[in-house]
Amino acid sequence: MAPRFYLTTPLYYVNDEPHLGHAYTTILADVLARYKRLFYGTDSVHLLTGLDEHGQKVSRAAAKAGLEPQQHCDRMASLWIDVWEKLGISCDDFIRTTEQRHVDVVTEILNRLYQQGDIYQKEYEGWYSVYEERFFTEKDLDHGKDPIGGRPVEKIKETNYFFRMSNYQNWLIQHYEKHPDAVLPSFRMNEVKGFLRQPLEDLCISRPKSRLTWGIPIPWDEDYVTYVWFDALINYYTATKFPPEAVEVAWPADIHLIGKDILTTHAVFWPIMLHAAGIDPPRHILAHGWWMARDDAKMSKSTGEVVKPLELADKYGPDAFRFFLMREMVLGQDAGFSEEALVNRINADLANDLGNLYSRLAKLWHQFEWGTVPRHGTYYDYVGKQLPEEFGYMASSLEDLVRKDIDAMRPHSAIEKIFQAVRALNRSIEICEPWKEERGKSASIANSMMDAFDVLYKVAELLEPVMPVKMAELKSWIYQDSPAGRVMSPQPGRHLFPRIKLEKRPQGAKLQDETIEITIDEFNRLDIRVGVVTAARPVKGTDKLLSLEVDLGSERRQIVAGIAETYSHDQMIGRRIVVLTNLKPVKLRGELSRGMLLAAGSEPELALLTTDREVPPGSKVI
Ligand code: ME8
Repeated sequence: MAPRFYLTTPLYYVNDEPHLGHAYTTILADVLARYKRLFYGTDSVHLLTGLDEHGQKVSRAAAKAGLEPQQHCDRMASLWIDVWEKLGISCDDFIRTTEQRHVDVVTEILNRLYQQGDIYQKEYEGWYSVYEERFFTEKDLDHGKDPIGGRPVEKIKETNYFFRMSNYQNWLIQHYEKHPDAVLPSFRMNEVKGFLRQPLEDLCISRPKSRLTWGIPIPWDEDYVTYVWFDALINYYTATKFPPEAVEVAWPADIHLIGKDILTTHAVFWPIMLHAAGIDPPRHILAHGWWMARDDAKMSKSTGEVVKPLELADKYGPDAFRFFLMREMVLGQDAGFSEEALVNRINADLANDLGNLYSRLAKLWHQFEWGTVPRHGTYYDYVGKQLPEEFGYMASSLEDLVRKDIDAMRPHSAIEKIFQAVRALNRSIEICEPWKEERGKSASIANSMMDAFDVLYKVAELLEPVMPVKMAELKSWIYQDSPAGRVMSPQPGRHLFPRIKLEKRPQGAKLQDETIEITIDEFNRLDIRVGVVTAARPVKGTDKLLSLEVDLGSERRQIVAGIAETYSHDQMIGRRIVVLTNLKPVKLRGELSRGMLLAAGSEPELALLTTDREVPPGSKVI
């Protein structure tokens, strides 16, 4: 038997509950695994996910909750498992780094590396970030803050154990020369290669117990625990040593699926750790992009931009939520998340294209009582000539196309191909107009419709990895298996995905609980002043913009404002307005704008901000 395709997700920190980003990676892994099972058999894949439970972040979260770390981890683990169950995650193994099977493997690898001289002790002084759980050198820092998230760092001097990562830098460079697709997409491989052009430093792999006790003990020195990343990465290997009963999993992993935030740890630290321990590196590391909330900020627990996956899944259904995530993000690139986009996707693809196709076919089936017509010929015989050319091609080779996309890790493209077939089928029904009674009664139309159901059934099968519950339901709405064989059982009036009405918020308004908090210092960086408009004219070539000359006390400036649908240029002259003066200058339609006028609402019903008494131009808004 061919070894199972071994696919992993990152192990998520249990300092908090899952957010949309975690849900994305895990659903993506699940969808890929389900496709593998569909195309290559139920034992063709092994999907591992789990939790990263050691380290300072988790230890602090436990302290904050007033719990022992293990108690906290147990509580969080059941919460995470619950979320994954509700989202339909079909993992084959779930690993927690506090499990004994994992502690044993980490201990063995540490001992091996120590005995062969790859781990040594030295005194080290560096800038430590609690958030990133790692040291930075002076030159790494960005304005005295950590260069990744801009968070505070503290100077720490301590004796620690180091792993001789630098010894293996050349090996890794050569390995990547020989295996150019080991890191995907290729632009991520370029990033890794760029990183490897700088000399690698040895990796600090211990934390003194005086600072942190929540970790796997360093086996030969009771004063230290293992650095959380050195422990967590090994999980992927642990799981192959102790797989669930009756399952055999071969190392190396086929794909480690990760977010782009943890590329270096996976594509540099991890292969070197393995190679030093005499174990093969993973075959592929696939880094996906980030879901961004507003203002292009990465969605994460620390920025407060948390979208809770369960809330969305409860509101719109887990299958529709899974569908949106898979369809919307081009694997590898970033994507913007908004509830509006989610609703639009559900309405356009699921309620409209797919839902209508079923409703239409079921209605026609009952209208003409086709259940009594014997079957002959094919759908394509009848309508082939009139159809858009791509249709015949689509329907006959849809499964091949989808398989190719999945094997090439392009789930968004696989889904789009399936929907091209759905739309072509809808079009073909419009072309052949079977509802026109005379034609509807003909046997050849009946046979065509049966074939249309066959294509719809295939569509449901091919979408089942993405929407397991809804597509199983759709399949059962088309055929039912009985002792006498398959019987058609379409019922009109059933709706897989009812249309959703989005409650519109006033434009630009954000709910209170989504607001990002800023400090007073951050606010003070804005230079907002009162100005008086001394001249105004429309900007050529657009009916949206006005060019304003604004007196700001010490100077006059040109500001271009998108207010022309609400205010004419002569209405603006003499008005007292409020201006953000230190916005980077931009050119709008060839006109330089040095600042931004502040207004509330949206065009054509804007309201300008002003002051309720006269203050001199240039007065600062505080
Ligand atoms: O890094 N968009 O755990 P973590 C898309 N424990 N995916 C996102 C995301 C976003 N905005 N935010 C997070 C850790 N993710 C370590 C990993 S592995 C041995 C140890 C996803 O809880 C993405 O998969 O911070 C990212 O890599 C992962 O969550 C980080 O999860």
